[in-house]
Amino acid sequence: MDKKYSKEQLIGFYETMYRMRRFEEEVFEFYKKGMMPGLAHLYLGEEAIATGVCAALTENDYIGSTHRGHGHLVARGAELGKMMAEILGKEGGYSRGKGGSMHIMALDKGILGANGIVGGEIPIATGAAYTAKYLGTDQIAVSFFGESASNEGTFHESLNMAAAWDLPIVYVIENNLYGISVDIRDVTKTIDIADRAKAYGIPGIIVDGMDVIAVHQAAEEAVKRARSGNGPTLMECKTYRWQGHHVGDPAVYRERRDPNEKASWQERCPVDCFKDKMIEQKKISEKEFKKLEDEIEAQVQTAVKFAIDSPYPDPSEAYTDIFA
Ligand SMILES: Cc1ncc(C[n+]2csc(CCOP(=O)(O)OP(=O)(O)O)c2C)c(N)n1
Repeated sequence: MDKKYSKEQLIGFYETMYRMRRFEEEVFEFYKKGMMPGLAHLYLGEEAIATGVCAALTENDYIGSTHRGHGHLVARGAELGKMMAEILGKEGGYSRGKGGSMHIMALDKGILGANGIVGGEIPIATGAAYTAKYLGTDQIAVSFFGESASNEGTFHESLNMAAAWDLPIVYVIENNLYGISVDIRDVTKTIDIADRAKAYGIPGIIVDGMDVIAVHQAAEEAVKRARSGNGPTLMECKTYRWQGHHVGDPAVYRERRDPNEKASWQERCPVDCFKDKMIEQKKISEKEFKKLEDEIEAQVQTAVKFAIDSPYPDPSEAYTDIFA
């Protein structure tokens, strides 16, 4: 464990990861009970990435998010109640229930929107970085996306432009190995997608996405580079999603490939392993963890109640706030 972390910071990491975890477990329950319209793509298992990266940012920075976006919002401190209400299609949601899980956003937290188009937010976040550079603000952008999005044209176009213009942006690949049921190892020759950075003349780094400290340290360096005018970094975080592609996917394709794959990743659970390590190293006591978990549980339950109690939008509003 790196000594530079204060107890407060370490507690902050766990707080954010545990909040994401409990929030999404409740989202999954909503789905199973038939209370959620549509589907949700859960971030369970990937919590260390958004937590470590967002802890390296300032409040004014921008985030490009994906269809798997709940964790990004939680890491930015978005309101759990408004998120939950949005996922349930309720009026109290961030977009008055009209965006749902896949278009969840919190503009006040720099979130430029989750995005149902794979690779769709990469140029949007790149544009935000360009704006920051053009206007001379001190902001940077972070673009989160999956490994499959790195095979979209938008990835290559954006990285080329950002590299050529030294834009203040960090590209974060959340490499959970599968694009729906397609194994990235079957469709890509470059197993380490960070290697592609070389083609654009920017640093490409591989990070243990199950370790929040490793993610944070790599992110701090990439953020510093972006903010000081030295251009983008491609950060590939190796990770795994606990659930299927979305809440309705049993992910049998993974078991067929390797029945032990999921279990071996779960042994490295970013939330539980961090907690065990902190206790073992006597940085945070079990009692302190329990207190924190109880507080988060109360926050999550308040959010659940808020979402349930929030009304559905009136049908007369069906066409308001709709831009396309
Ligand atoms: C342009 C486009 N192509 C295909 C899809 C269908 N699709 C939805 S999610 C997904 C896989 C995305 O995988 P990845 O980018 O690795 O993110 P992950 O789901 O693993 O987090 C695909 C192919 C889409 N939504 N948009």
